[in-house]
Amino acid sequence: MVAVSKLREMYETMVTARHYEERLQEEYLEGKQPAFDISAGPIPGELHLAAGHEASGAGVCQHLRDDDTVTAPHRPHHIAIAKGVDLKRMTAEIFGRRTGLSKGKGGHMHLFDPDVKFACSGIIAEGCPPAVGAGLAAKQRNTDSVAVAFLGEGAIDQGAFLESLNLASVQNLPVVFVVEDNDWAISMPKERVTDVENGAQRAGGFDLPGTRVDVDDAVAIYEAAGEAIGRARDRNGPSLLEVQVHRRMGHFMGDAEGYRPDEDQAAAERRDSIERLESDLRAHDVDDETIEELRDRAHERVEEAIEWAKEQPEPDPDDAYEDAFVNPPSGVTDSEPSIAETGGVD
Ligand SMILES: Cc1ncc(C[n+]2csc(CCOP(=O)(O)OP(=O)(O)O)c2C)c(N)n1
Ligand SMILES: [Mg+2]
Repeated sequence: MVAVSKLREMYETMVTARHYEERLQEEYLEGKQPAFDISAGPIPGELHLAAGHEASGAGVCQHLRDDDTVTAPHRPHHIAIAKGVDLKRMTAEIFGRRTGLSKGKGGHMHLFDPDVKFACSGIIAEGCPPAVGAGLAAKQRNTDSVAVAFLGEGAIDQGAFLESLNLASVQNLPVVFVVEDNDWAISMPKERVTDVENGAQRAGGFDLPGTRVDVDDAVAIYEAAGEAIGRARDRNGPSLLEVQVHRRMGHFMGDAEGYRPDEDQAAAERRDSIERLESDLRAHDVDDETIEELRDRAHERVEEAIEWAKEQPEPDPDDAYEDAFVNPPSGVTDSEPSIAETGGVD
């Protein structure tokens, strides 16, 4: 049985993640109307929110230490929060501020926090090869740290994922692949693009254990992840875990979801893993007052992070030339004519 202290920790993580997404949703919409100008408002650019995915981040990362590596996809906030990424600097990054994790240059799909070994990418399945690299490093260094790569069910036919499964298997690396199945890849239902109903079946082709958790249940995910991560830490090799989650919001902010049947949306709302975990807490005699306290603390943390981020300075335009491979790019210094003036480069 899962200790009640673990349930409380997971609950706090999940409530933090949910409130974070709801608050970002509000902040994002500011200034973007009426014609939905994606570059306007305090959060410019695309935003993929993960409300409904919380059980996955919390259930898996509850087993991880700071020295374990996590790679996440384009819908990363719930995972970053569960891994312990600095919430203030992450928020500043999302708001494009200079004190953000990537100096405001990466935005919400490119969060990197070396202190807790977290990275994410907007290219789907792209977190898999680096996680295999981290697993190989752990093996070579003879440590017991592990790596976890999160990806969506829409990415399970990508070469980067399948090649990573293969390499992790032949090298017997401490890597766990976690597929978050929310039934959709943008507007594409998974049955139209994937031959397997259960993504964990992919493991069979690479001689790995594969498990699927069929319900949006943080406790079930925690238990399945504990087995997979324990196996990796004990140097018994990689595994694949698929977890059912749900998408409460559009694929990205601004998605009108015309492709999505109302009943699918309603079913997603009914499958709320946070309410489920709240019932579990009550069954363990955790009273309403304690649940309220956990929720209040989570909300306060989110508000503080957003407030802090909004007070942070914007990057200077010249900062664009720092952290670049070519610095400054040819044609942009004062002494040289600009690319526009020369008519471009060969
Ligand atoms: C290699 C690559 N191909 C296509 C895209 C465009 N794209 C962005 S998200 C997405 C669908 C992802 O679906 P899924 O993996 O199920 O994740 P979800 O959005 O459901 O969390 C696609 C095709 C991309 N980012 N990278
Ligand atoms: Mg999906």
